[in-house]
Amino acid sequence: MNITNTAGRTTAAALLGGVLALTTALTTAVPAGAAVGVVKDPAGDGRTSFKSGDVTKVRVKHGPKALRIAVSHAADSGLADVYRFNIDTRPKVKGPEWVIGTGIEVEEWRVFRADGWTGVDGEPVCTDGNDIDWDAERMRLVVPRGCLGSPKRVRVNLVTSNDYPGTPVDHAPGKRKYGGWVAAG
Ligand SMILES: [Ca+2]
Ligand SMILES: [Ca+2]
Repeated sequence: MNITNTAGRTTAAALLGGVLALTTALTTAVPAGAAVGVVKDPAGDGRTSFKSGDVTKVRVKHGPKALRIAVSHAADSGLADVYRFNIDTRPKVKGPEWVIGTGIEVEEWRVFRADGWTGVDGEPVCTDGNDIDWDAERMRLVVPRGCLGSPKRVRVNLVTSNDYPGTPVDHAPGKRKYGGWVAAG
């Protein structure tokens, strides 16, 4: 019996240690004051003869002041000409509330009120420069939360295209689908 008890205590201690280690890992993985969500998308599903804009990952960091978005692409692909981020903030209201548009030629992002999944309503409410990492082929944006009505949480859909007004090349995580909710940190 003593042996069994000892084994039981050892196992419990090991499990507790594992839980504590996991908690520490989760705590250190996310910087204080920011929540991070990752939208994954397969490589090789870009619908184009022109190998650009095949998205593999959209990282969304929702901090107290800004939404930071970074888009990664398939190794044999590269940056798209045009990006349309459909941003949902109110699930009870059909469709996305906001659109963030950007591209490699305009070198800036613009926030619009969304008109469904493909249109925009009126003039941009905010605009600023984008931050492209050409070596890593990552599109990066930092958008103040105030431009999006300071939402408590967001979920993101991305459509890439290589022309204007935008024949879709890739949808992440899918056509008219969003990634998971990312609460403000
Ligand atoms: Ca893809
Ligand atoms: Ca909505």
